[in-house]
Amino acid sequence: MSLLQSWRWYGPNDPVSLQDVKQAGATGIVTALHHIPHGEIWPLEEIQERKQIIEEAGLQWVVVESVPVHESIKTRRADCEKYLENYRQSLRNLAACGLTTVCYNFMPVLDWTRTNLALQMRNGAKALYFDWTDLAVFDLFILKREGAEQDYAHEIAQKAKQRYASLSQQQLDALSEIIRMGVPMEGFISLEQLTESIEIYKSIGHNGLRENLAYFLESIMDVCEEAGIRMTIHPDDPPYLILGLPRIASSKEDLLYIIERVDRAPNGICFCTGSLGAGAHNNAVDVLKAVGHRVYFAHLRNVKKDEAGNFYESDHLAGDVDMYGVMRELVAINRDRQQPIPFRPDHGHQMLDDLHKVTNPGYSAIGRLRGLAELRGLEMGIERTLY
Ligand code: DNO
Repeated sequence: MSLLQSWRWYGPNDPVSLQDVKQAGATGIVTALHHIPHGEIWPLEEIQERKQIIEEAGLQWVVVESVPVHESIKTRRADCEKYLENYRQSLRNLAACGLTTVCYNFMPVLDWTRTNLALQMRNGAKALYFDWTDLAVFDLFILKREGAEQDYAHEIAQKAKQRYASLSQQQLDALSEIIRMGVPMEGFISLEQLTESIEIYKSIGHNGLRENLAYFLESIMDVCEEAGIRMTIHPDDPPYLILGLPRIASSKEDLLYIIERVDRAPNGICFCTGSLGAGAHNNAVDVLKAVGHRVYFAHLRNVKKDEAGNFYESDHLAGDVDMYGVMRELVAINRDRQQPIPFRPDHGHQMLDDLHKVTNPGYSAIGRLRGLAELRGLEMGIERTLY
């Protein structure tokens, strides 16, 4: 049984069509009802409608990515019980439609963070990039976060000062938007909201956020067990502290803590090689060996870091992550499963014809098609030579 080749599709408004996905060779779809505001119940009819669109195209909806966890739950505000009940109801509705693998994250306020969405590669393709100096420009001079200077090495702070002086207002606005953006169709957070949230998380801290995650998991596990749902937490991207926000899913130790703290089968992991790989402290193969028994979904992509910790998203098989080692381990884990583990080529370069189109950052068609093709070949090579 091979891994299940899947593809993130943002829904009917995605410029990449389901027909395109089929041509890329994926059979599984990873999607979400992005138009439903965070925290609201996903209605049964809307889930069914989306499922039908996917099935009519000859594909199968295999992972729900994501059912977002409302900020009230992450911060355990007074009204969090209402949002927990909504979450449980969304899970019940999904299970009623046969959707049982769900991805989520517990990153405070922001989802993934980059500072440049179009870093030019030597071959002309464009990649997503994270640069500490640009983050410092945003943090120190745009957001003007209290105490932010302490979080940057003197050299970075100096470089940020110079860079800030050299950027136009338009460039600064663009940088600010990129940092405040997560999933494109879900909009971005304002500077005021971000500042407010940073204050709230300051008082919650690392341990508090861990407790809030444990409370969230404990509150939904019974429903997951009854409904056959498997939850998969997405690692922090990037896997270290940024903007003073606490991080609790950034390392092997963090992931082990999560699965051991609430030690029940539905408490699983979305193994994202690119997120983990951006941290010099992580060896993706080693992490997978430690937590593989709870991995129910994988995002496969690669990153290339420099000494300062800046990184760009590299070709799927060429970067700091040992993709051969990861695939070998994933294939071994998959062999013991009843159901194949879905994986998707996570992100891809904007390249070839896609350079002339409006695409969702990281989610243009051709770069991911290349990634999927390489990963599929890698898997087959491993299967044929090792088993
Ligand atoms: C980025 C994605 C993330 C992921 C969420 C999961 O490309 O991997 O946005 O979907 O963090 O909740």
